[in-house]
Amino acid sequence: MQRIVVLAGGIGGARFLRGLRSAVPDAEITVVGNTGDDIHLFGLKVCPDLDTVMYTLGGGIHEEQGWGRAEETFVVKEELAAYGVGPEWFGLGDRDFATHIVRTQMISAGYPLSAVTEALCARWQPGVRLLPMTDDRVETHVLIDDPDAEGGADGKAARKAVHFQEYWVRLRASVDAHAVVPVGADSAKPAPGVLEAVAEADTVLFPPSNPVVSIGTILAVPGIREAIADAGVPVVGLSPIVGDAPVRGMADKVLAAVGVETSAAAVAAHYGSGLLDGWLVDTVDAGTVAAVEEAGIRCRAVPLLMRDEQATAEMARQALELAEEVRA
Ligand code: FO1
Repeated sequence: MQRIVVLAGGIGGARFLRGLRSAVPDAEITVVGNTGDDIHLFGLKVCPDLDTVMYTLGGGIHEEQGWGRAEETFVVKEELAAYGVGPEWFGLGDRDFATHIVRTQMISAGYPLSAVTEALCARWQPGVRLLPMTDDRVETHVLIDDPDAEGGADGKAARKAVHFQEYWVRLRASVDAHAVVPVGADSAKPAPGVLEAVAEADTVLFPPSNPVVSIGTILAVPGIREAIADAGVPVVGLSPIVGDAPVRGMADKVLAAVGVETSAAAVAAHYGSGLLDGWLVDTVDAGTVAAVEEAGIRCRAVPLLMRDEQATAEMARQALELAEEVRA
């Protein structure tokens, strides 16, 4: 049986996984999910990327939005707001609240996040094994100019770090990110099963997830990047940038923070040939194939818009085909 490990962020990763699962229904798919987006709100631990994967593959996702539950209501949020308790800018719905309550209750009882995720997946049956990248707390912070602070003596604006969700959801990435820091990653350990899954994998895939705050954060957990690079199996990625703009989200803002141009070729070079063996770019970026190959990464141009499950399954097939070419 084919074993595939996929590193995944939120919406892009989840939709890709749905296509992959339908392209290779018999494969054993292990998903290593980003937990750098996790946030504690109202005393509850919220894991947006794990939940997005779980709900998307389990049939409970709000399809148009790409995150949160279908047929959601917001009574609890409204009641909290009536007490003056926020943040109001983060949309936690009533159905979604139940997930965070169960998760937080189990964590308080001493279960690690990996065990909690397995328990939550027992309900959703996503058809993949979903592992958090780590059981330890990692929180992505973004360094921005502080509009409320006086400039320093050097005339430069003072800066402050905000939680990734505040940057992404409240500020809509409307201000420049000077740095992206996965706080806690340095001392985090890969969750049980992550390194084993990589070691036993036939292929590792990077879906068109955010290369900085999703896949970059997973790779920042000591041991994961090394395990993938040393696994000796094809590692193939799909570009989240099509025609010099992110397919969705605001990846350009965080790419700039790490000094990477918003282009399919630059993202491939950012991962580097030491990690990546194959790279799929969209047909509109066919002109960059030669440059990526010169950098030592096998590259093909294929349609990369995840219009529906069929189109996404075809992308997954192309990624697996490229993996076979690399392996040969
Ligand atoms: N994204 C938004 O744009 N606005 C929200 O209010 C919001 C709430 C939310 C609640 C639970 C959840 O699992 C995800 C949520 N997201 C929301 C998505 C999330 O902020 C990001 O898209 C991901 O963290 C990036 O992968």
